Amino acid sequence: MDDDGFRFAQPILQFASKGGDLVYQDLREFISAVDALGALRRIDGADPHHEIGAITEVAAGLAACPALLFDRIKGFPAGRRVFTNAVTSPQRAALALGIDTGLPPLDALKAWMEQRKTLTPRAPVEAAKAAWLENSMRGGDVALDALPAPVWHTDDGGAYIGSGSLVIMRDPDDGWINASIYRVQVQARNKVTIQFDHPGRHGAIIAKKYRDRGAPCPVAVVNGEDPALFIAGFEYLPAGACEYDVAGAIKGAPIEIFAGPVTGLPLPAQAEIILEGHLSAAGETLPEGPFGEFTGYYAADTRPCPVMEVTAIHHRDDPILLGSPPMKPPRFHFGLPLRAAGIWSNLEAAGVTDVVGVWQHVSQLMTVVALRQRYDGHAKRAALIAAAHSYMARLVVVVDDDVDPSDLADVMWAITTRCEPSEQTDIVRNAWSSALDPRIPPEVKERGITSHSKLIIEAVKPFSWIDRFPRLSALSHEDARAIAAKWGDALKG
Ligand SMILES: Cc1cc2nc3c(=O)[nH]c(=O)nc-3n(C[C@H](O)[C@H](O)[C@H](O)COP(=O)(O)O)c2cc1C
Ligand SMILES: [Mn+2]
Repeated sequence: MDDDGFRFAQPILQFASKGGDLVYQDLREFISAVDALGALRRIDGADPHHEIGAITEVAAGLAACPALLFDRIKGFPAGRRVFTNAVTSPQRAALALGIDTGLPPLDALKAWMEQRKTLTPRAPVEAAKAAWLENSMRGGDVALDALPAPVWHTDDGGAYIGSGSLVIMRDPDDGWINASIYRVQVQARNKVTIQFDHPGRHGAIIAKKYRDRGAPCPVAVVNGEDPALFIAGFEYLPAGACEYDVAGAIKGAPIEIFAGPVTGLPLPAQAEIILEGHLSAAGETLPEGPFGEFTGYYAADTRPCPVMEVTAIHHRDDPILLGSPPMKPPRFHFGLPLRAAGIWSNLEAAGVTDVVGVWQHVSQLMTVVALRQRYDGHAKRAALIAAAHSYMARLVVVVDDDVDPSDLADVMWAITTRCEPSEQTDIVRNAWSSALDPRIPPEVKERGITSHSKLIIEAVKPFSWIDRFPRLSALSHEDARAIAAKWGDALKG
């Protein structure tokens, strides 16, 4: 996924405070916590060819949005498992972040927005042993087909062992470790490709340094990492900052690491599956993709990607492969819109007061800001800042503070009752999108253009006659909650 989310601002890495409460050591403990919430479904006998992906997408579209643990996978011995929809619900996203899982989604996002201002990076510590050393294949014994890497979508170019896996590399100049999520396609029994979406990815920068020296680039792919590592792996961190430190901050405890026997790279000691190897000194590439995208389309072509020769595979007994395939919106890899938390912080940093909520719908393709209007132009000021920071989103909506931005029905109600389109919409042209945008015409993309236009909708009461806007007959959210608390049992039947 080409994912240009918010950056952790530098101060986050400097000011001290506490992280979340540690509820899991590793992926297995996280799965137990999910089970305790009643959100885990066990599925036996599914086919890794399209079926695991399809079941995952259907489940992610259900109101309960359960997490799935696949076992007895077709063609594989029992115990070789795949875990999907790990953090796709708001509740499990909160669990992963160490936030109260009982909070309504908007409150959970606000809690994270506040918490991330004061996260303290925590350097990893060395463990005495690694769980993944229970089983190893080396050299000629390396067989990637021993692991149930799914073909997630019908027209995918192949099986992906990495859809939510961390790629670990060491900068050859000053030794810092990068650990980010890049997708990993199986190309042969001992070969995978790693997809750096653009040359600015830290992994791509490091790989180039080795290539320029004519040296092979040591690399490890970590699968079945815990959710804090998954989150740190997709967040934007500055070059030189290690994702392990941020994962430790999220967990409130340092990540335990163990050196890979082949590469010497520091690897999470409790991870499920590790691939070790190198990118060739000559910069060998193979065609990669296509791979179903988070928009629900194939909009980017097959591209040449660096080949990793896999010289060792290590895994725990009965390993669990973490799968995080892109799916049709609104299904998304994370159940809370962390980009919206970034936009919320940006609005505060820019001095826009009275923002009561920011949310993203349609897998970040639509941004909604809720605020208490104080002056004429307040809503447009917020809209322009939100639009500027909304990656790939064609729709940016501002609502009043009595509208829940996380509730699409509420937002549509505001749009259809408070917005006069001839007065309260604007189009911003040549704005931030990506090659993954399905609506940019092919011949335009061929010219290197990846921008689009954004529609701003001010779904707010017009400020100049706000006091004369018809009074609400609808229940306020507050009153509705009080009624639900008092009469909810009677209504459940
Ligand atoms: C599920 C998922 C899959 C992703 N796949 C890729 C990918 O294949 N290639 C890529 O460059 N970025 C991908 N990303 C985005 C990067 O992980 C993200 O931009 C990260 O911050 C990049 O880290 P870096 O700054 O260390 O390069 C993915 C993100 C997620 C959540
Ligand atoms: Mn990085």
